[in-house]
Amino acid sequence: MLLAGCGSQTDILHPAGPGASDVASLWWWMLGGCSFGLAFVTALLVAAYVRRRSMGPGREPGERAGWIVILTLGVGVMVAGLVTLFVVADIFVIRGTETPAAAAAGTKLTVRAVGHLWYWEFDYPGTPAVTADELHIPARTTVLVQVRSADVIHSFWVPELNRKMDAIPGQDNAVELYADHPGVFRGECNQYCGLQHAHMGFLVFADTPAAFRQWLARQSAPARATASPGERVFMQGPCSSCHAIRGTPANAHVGPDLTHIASRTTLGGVTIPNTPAELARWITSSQSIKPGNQMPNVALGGAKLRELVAYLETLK
Ligand code: HEC
Ligand SMILES: [Cu+2]
Repeated sequence: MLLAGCGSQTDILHPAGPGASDVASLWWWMLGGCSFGLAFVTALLVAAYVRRRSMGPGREPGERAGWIVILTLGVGVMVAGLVTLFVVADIFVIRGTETPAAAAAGTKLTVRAVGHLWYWEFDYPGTPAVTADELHIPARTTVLVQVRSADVIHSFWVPELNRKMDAIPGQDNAVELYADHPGVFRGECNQYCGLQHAHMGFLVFADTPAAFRQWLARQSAPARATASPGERVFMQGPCSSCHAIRGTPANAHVGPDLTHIASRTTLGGVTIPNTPAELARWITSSQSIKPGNQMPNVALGGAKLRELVAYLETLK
């Protein structure tokens, strides 16, 4: 159990924002309360054992005294402890991390996170920018994330930035993210959603506001049509029946939008790094990298595969 805390990128005990700090302090309150409860009950057990032995045979303590002990310590103390933890959780943490009902649109950035089997699609309302598994936000800014699902129940969770939020088909949920410094924070799908649930990770890049504006402007631009051989492979092959590249005829939405695929650092839900070699391997054998995912292995080789990868690498 202790080893599970080592080297994790998803660490609720290293909060980087106010919501996550509240969750972390609740964790410490719970740990303190439960440790106290365990110590208390253990002490009572030991006391009863010692007392019984020191009294010797034949002498029973009064039944009335026994009831008083049971009621005050066994019931009173336990109820007081649980009520305290409940008040801390509800008043200070649940309300503190809740998204204000009247989250004033326009005063902060709104992004939309849509859970798919098994990747996250992120888009920025009011702009054409769409990305997958890598969300960029400005640091030190409250970002409202509208959490949706395209298929089954998923859960959007960035442990260092705030609480979890379920993505439920047909329901609009929201959670606020706030990063108090620039950095990369890992997120996970936190609701078991099928075969590749464990490979439905994502990264949140908290950029400086200027870097974020630049990034968003670049992501909003369409791709330039190149008429390169690799682009022809993409348009004529099966790729264009599942993926969109804005600015080209490819306009399908079964899989992630690939307009700026070369600007991402990872592929397939943070499963492999986005290098030309890994990209080629993903195209021909995504089923062995992420078995059961919704993209079939595409039998391409030699020059065609090289041209296709070279084209995708231009989509910065
Ligand atoms: C039947 C639909 C389908 C076809 C055909 C298809 N893909 Fe995909 N593709 C997907 C889905 C779904 C995913 C998301 C897989 C996941 O991460 O679970 C995906 C993921 C990807 C990714 C990773 C994207 C990211 O942001 O991580 C790349 C790159 C990609 N596909 C390229 C291609 C190329 C190139 C072709 C043609 C050779 C192709 N795909 C054919 C459905 C398809
Ligand atoms: Cu999921």
